[in-house]
Amino acid sequence: MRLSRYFLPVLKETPAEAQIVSHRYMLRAGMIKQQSAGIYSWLPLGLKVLKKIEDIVHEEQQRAGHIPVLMPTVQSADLWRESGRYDAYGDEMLRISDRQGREMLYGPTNEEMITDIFRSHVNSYKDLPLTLYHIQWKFRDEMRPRFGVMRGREFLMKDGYNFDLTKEDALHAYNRHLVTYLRTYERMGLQAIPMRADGGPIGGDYTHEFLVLAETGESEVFYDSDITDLSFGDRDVDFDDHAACQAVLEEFTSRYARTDETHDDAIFAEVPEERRRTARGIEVGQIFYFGTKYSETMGATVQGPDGKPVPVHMGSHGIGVSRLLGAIIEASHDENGIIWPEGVTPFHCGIVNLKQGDEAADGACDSLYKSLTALGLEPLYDDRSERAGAKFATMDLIGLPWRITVGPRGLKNGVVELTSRRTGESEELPPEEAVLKIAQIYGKAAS
Ligand code: P5A
Repeated sequence: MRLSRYFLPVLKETPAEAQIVSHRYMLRAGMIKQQSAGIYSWLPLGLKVLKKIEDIVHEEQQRAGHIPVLMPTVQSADLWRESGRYDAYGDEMLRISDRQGREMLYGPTNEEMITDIFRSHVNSYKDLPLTLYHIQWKFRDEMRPRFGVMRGREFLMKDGYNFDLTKEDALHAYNRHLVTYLRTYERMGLQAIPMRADGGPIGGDYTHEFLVLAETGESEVFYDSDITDLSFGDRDVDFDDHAACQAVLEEFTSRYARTDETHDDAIFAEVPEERRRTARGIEVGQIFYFGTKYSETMGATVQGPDGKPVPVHMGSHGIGVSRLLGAIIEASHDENGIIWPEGVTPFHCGIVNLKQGDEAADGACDSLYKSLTALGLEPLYDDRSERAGAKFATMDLIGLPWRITVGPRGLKNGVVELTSRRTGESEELPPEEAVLKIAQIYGKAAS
């Protein structure tokens, strides 16, 4: 993409309403625009990152055998009356009525709807196990929407639902989700720690939240510092292997790590003092096992092996897709702007032309652009007639991990400059080598 043809409404001023760095940078980098409290338009740069995050979520869910569907945002109140949650959900639910006066709502979550789909189409235990998921907008009329996309009223969630014959199978589905979530967050450059939490309005008392430690996080958390040494890495877990998934759960949850809702001072005191930590965290996901809570009230039964109908065991599993942009920025930025991890960056690299209009510089930039694009990479080429300083400031703010700087002086010596946004380190090298290096970083083969 050429910057001169793009829509990147960067702000010079720091918006007064933004209290935390991720919100400030998302507004300044022209990623989002607030339309009402907690409701945002996604501008091109923000949308690109959102899509990258969605792609990772889809890949990791499908790797585990979970099947994508798409349910609507608007649901009928009657469905929620069946589970008893229509009244219980309270003021966080946005209630609407259609022209016939029928009561509808903008879905805050989809347990009821997925249970309805299940009971309409699945009758036998032979069709289990089954896990369906979607990535869809939700609405929760939060008391205090704030921090931009972190606590929105309209927000994007990945929500998945498992249906199993037995509790044991449903707990395997729970473990499978834990494994997929660990890998998902790591691919986004995040360490998200599973912590024992509370079921809240979703229900069930077996649940873990995934928290990214950050001073600006809204949750207070208590944990054993040993837990931060764990990383999922490049493991190839067999998702059909119950014991293997259970082992991952045990490895990642055996140390003390709890949100304030489930924190227990007496148990925490057993952790050696030098390892006890109290901190703040951003909740980027939560998994639940709630057994037959919805299947019993809504009649989601299957015929068991003995021919008798049994209610299915269920759980639900959520990732805060739009919130993740904020969490990633909180975890990865400096005083000049965002530093995107390679896995979610909106463009793979920037190209800065120091002297627009100079024949050699323009030609070298065009050729770099072509070579990178041919390798399946997406560069953002700053081809504006701006000062070098302004171009660097924009690149730093929007946070592309790599920048190639091209100027007449370097070209005389046959080199361009390749700079890492994270370390600030630069090296001079011939343009073809810069392309090769970027291709290697992103795992694209250059011939
Ligand atoms: C699990 C999936 C559920 O709703 N039902 C379906 C279960 N869980 S949850 O914890 O309530 O939400 C899942 C994740 O969504 C994100 N989230 C939000 N993101 C932005 N703004 C909000 N107001 C908001 N509320 C929840 C969180 O990341 C949460 O873990």
